[in-house]
Amino acid sequence: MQKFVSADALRERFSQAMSVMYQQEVPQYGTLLTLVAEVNQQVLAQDRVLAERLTAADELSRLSVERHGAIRVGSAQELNTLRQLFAIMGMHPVGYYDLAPAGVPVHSTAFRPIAADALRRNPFRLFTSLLRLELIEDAALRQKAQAILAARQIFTPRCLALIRQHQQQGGFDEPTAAEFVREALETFRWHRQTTVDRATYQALHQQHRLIADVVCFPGCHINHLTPRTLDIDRVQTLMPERGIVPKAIIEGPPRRQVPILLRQTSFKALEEPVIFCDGGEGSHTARFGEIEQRGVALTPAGQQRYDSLLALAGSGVSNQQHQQHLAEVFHDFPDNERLLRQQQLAWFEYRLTEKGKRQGFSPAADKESLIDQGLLIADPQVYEDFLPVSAAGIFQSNLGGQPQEAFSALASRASFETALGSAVIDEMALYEARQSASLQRCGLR
Ligand code: OOG
Ligand code: NI
Repeated sequence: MQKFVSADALRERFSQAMSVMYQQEVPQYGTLLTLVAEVNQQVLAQDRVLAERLTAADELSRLSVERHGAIRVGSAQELNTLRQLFAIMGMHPVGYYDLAPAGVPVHSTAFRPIAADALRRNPFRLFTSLLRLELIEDAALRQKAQAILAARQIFTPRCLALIRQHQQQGGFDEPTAAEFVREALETFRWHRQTTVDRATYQALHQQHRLIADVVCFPGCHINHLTPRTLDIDRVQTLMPERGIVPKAIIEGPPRRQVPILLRQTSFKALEEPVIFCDGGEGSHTARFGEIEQRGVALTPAGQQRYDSLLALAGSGVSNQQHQQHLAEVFHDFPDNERLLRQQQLAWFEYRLTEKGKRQGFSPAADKESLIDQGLLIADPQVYEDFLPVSAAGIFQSNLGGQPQEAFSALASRASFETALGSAVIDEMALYEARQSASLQRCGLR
């Protein structure tokens, strides 16, 4: 029996390799990593309760490896192959995000680990968008873009062969694993050289900057990587001191006692030199840096309340004003863990204390009183996914110029899934299953 390298180990190595590559390509990302690590250390030193809790929930070890990234592809075939590639690293498509209403001609999923222990080991996620070429109005340009995409191969021949090998043999030995990570990485590397001439680049760029970004290059370059911070407000304030200019507004919910969902901010995309295939020189802006602070995942009821409060709040001009306004609008959203549990607004994971393990209780016992008696602990489940409104805000901040007009096209989850070659996994079902399984382990209903 051969010994295979685990999917978790492959994902860990791949995300590490990606981070090293991106630090070389975008040095500001390295600066951001250092800043985030410093702030995290300060927060943990100042907040012993948080530090103990993260340690007990086995959350601390993953904090420094935590990151997400984003890529954009142009065809069904590319998306489909990505699905097969990421499956090898234990990353599966979770959730469907429609960005068209926000004026971004893509729809997306997140490739991420789904099992609790895989998430604990390394939660690396990739927000993956598929360009919706059908939203290009100009038929000739649309066909041209299609033809350019059809002619490119974003995976190395060896990478494709290794995907097939894995599907046949069920795993990689050590040398093959190393080779796989190297080959897979090539797809996400930055290419200075475009596959099109200047005129084509400009025509596509004029339709939408994002279309040029997806269509004109030989690969699907990683466009950002995002470390996880424990205090996004502090990092946002400190960024300018380190020579990094953040976008105006932190996306997502306001700062809270019990952080919910996901707060994000980013720095603007760099203007990078490119060489067109006819030899001319130009520049392209696509790649940026981002940080995130993750809080508890909300149930469908909690999520609905979040969505409507966020819509009510709208978007402000300065971050300070926006955050203050958000805090007011979110005032009535419960901000302690007990209320979030009792009103079933957030997902938790339960475990027994030592006392709880010794002492018996009925499966129908009231959870809150078990917690009060020190028998049971409820850890908030970290939100592992993305937020469409925030994602649109991040996209927009990098598209420059005027806010984009909404595309009126309907969300098209079915066509996305056809391109992907599988259904996307429902994120809510994952959180719910994790909560029920934890209750069952505790002998509770
Ligand atoms: C993805 C933007 C969305 C996030 O964290 O919500 C995103 C992109 O620009 O390709 O990264
Ligand atoms: Ni992101």
